[in-house]
Amino acid sequence: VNRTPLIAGNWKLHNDHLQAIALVQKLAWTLQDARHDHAAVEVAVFPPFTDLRSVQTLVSAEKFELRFGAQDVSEHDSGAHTGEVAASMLAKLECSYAIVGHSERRQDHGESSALVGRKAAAAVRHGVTPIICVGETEADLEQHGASAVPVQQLREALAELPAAGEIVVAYEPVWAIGSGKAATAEQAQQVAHALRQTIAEVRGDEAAASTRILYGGSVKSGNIAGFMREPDVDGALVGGASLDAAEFAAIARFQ
Ligand code: G2H
Repeated sequence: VNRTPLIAGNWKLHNDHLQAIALVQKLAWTLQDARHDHAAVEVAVFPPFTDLRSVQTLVSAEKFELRFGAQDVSEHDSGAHTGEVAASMLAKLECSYAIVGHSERRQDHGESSALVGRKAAAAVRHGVTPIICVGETEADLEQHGASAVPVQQLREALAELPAAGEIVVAYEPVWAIGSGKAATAEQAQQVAHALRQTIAEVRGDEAAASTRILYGGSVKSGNIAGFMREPDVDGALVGGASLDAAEFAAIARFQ
């Protein structure tokens, strides 16, 4: 099965809409200069909600081959849910993806894997592909080894999802996030393989073969190639290094 690699830039709480326009423009031009092969590697950015309309307008006006998505989505489709943003709203803004269950949301907002699964289900209902994030803390790693907690998180999230519909899974060890201390390629492969087996058990072999699994946690242009050589790693979720157009474009040219 051919899984198109996905290089996803999670901007987190950085860039207002004017900075977003400048960064997207610079990124698109840099990719163009590098003769980036859009068919071979998909590149996507994840700005704050307030930037999405500006990014959509720019990308569609300039016909940039750049995807974009949101950093979160509501589990609800509409109603009395102050502060939430619905998947249908993201779909109307041409968001391809919504990140769900990033460890910063699990930590800062107490999100459970079941909630993460319901958010993913809301995205799927509206044709937005969820990027379901899982990952263990340093304490989990010492206590249970690398795969146990991410596999359990994924299992609980998938239990909330319909059997059909595209998903992406991101393995982000919490100890590697923003720490400069990335996992080794072998560690990422080991967990990605366990996650793919979990997808096979829950959603079947075909889904497991076609689902992209990303690695995230201190990815840079200097370490991306090692991750991409691993058979079960199909891309990266990049935080800090996605805020610089040249560095992010270099990550997207990992070959
Ligand atoms: C992990 C990653 C992006 P960073 O959170 O989701 O961030 O690359 O800064 O570790």
